Amino acid sequence: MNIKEYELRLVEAPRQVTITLLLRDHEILLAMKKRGFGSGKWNGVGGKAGQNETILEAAIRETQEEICVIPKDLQLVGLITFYHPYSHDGQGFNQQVFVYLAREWQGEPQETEEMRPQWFDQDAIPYEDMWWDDEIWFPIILRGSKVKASFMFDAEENIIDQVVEEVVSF
Ligand code: 6U4
Repeated sequence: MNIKEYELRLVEAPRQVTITLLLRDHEILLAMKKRGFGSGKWNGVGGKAGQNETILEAAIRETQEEICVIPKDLQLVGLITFYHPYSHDGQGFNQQVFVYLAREWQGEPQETEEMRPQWFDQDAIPYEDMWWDDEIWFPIILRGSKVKASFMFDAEENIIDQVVEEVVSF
């Protein structure tokens, strides 16, 4: 099955989640996910939107909860859908991720129960310890573009299909 075939069969819209990445000079702030979905991987900070909040409010709240920082100038740079049709005992599991960049924030990144933040040079991003798709779309947003993409994973979280577009706006 590929992404096109799967999208035609989808009944429910993917759950909306956020990823926020802080930038300073030539560095990017990643955080080690300590528990939950994607634990053991470096990633941006984020999670699910609550029922009574916008996705932007969710991005701000999650960043505050996970690394104790309030982002001030969030810029939407990515709309990425992750399809996991073979997980959850074959029930499937899908997420639409809103990716934000921030260059201004209040507070200093701090470790919490959920995440351990760390600055990386943009030329030394630890892709080997991240989701496989990151190596494909991070370079697009780091060169100042926007990305619209979909990735499909097998049961072992390997990418089995992808559609990646660099866009000027959404
Ligand atoms: P919260 O809401 O924080 O309690 P949690 O179970 O920790 O929930 P979830 O599912 O809400 O996590 O969010 C998963 C996080 O992982 C989101 O920030 C999106 C991110 N994520 C999921 N799949 C990804 C992928 N393939 N590549 C990537 N980030 C991904 O870079």
